[in-house]
Amino acid sequence: MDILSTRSVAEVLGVSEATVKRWADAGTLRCFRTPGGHRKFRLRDVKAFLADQQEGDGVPPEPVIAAPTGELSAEQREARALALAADVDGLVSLVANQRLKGMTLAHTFDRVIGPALHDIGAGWAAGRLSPAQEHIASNAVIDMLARVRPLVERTSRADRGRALCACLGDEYHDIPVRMVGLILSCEGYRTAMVGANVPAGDLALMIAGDPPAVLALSASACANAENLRGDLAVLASAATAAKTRIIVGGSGFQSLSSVPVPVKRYASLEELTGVAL
Ligand code: B12
Repeated sequence: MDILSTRSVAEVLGVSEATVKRWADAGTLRCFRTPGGHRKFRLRDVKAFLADQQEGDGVPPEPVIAAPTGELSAEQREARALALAADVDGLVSLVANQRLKGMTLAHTFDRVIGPALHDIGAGWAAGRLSPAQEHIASNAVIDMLARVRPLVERTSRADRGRALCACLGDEYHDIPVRMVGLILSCEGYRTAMVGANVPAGDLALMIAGDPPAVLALSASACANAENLRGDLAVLASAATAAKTRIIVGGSGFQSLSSVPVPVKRYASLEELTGVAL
């Protein structure tokens, strides 16, 4: 799966096969030859090539709103308790009540549900909560997110096109990207959840085959910055060729010193509100 043909590399990079061959023959892009003489490329070499080519934006985003800032508010405490009690109905009511008070979904996810989950993570890291409790809480939030879709209120009547939402390889924290999907729906995008742990090469081929308007990625952790940068470089290249916008967020992406130029980093969901990407 990690070995690509000249044609696949051309598709992923958004250039012609002749260009790929020229780069390979010049030694700029590493390749090897099959016994039949065909050029083959390792995904890691394509990533390294792209990482070398691309300049970063280097501008770190603002601090994440969801990060715990001390004592939890009453609503955050309530969300935390409901999640730990697997009270999905309660979580749905909480979000619905926030909407009745005029809060947007983005606001509630950024400022109530997010901080509650961060606090649960801190509890898990400190040994106060078991992994099972953390799992119960995150599953309750996932169920809630599925059920609050009717609360999506379009801020625009325009059809802004398709948005793919995903987490890259080895990233299983898909709650934020589910939230992003709902917020993009509010903004007039037709969202498709690709989900967690998606290989960058697969996404690049999806972009090349049927370009979405937006690719939204989230990374809560960053086990290997080099891999994450490489994956992003591959996707940035495919997206530039296909005119797809890439938006990213989460602590994993924030930990990178820079992201490739066409990629836009966000620190919160509220930043997406009312913005045509
Ligand atoms: C739930 C959870 C899990 C669940 C995930 C379930 C799921 N389906 O998502 C499970 C149990 C699977 C899990 C597993 C692990 N987890 Co975990 N997990 C969490 C927890 C508690 C909550 C994550 C979450 O949903 N947060 C809420 C979201 C909404 O907040 P957010 O990510 O900050 O996102 C906000 C903004 O950043 C922004 N945003 C985010 N992405 C995007 C994208 C776009 C486009 C935009 C516009 C905005 C945006 O909007 C969001 C809302 O404000 C966190 C604690 C934490 N601090 O987050 C730990 C945490 C992320 N996990 C952690 C760890 C260590 C792990 C494991 C390695 C544990 C293990 N030993 O197995 C594994 C790793 C699995 C993997 N390879 O991915 C660490 C990561 C430490 C680090 N920095 O590396 C954390 C921080 C816990 C801790 N305090 O140590 N985890």
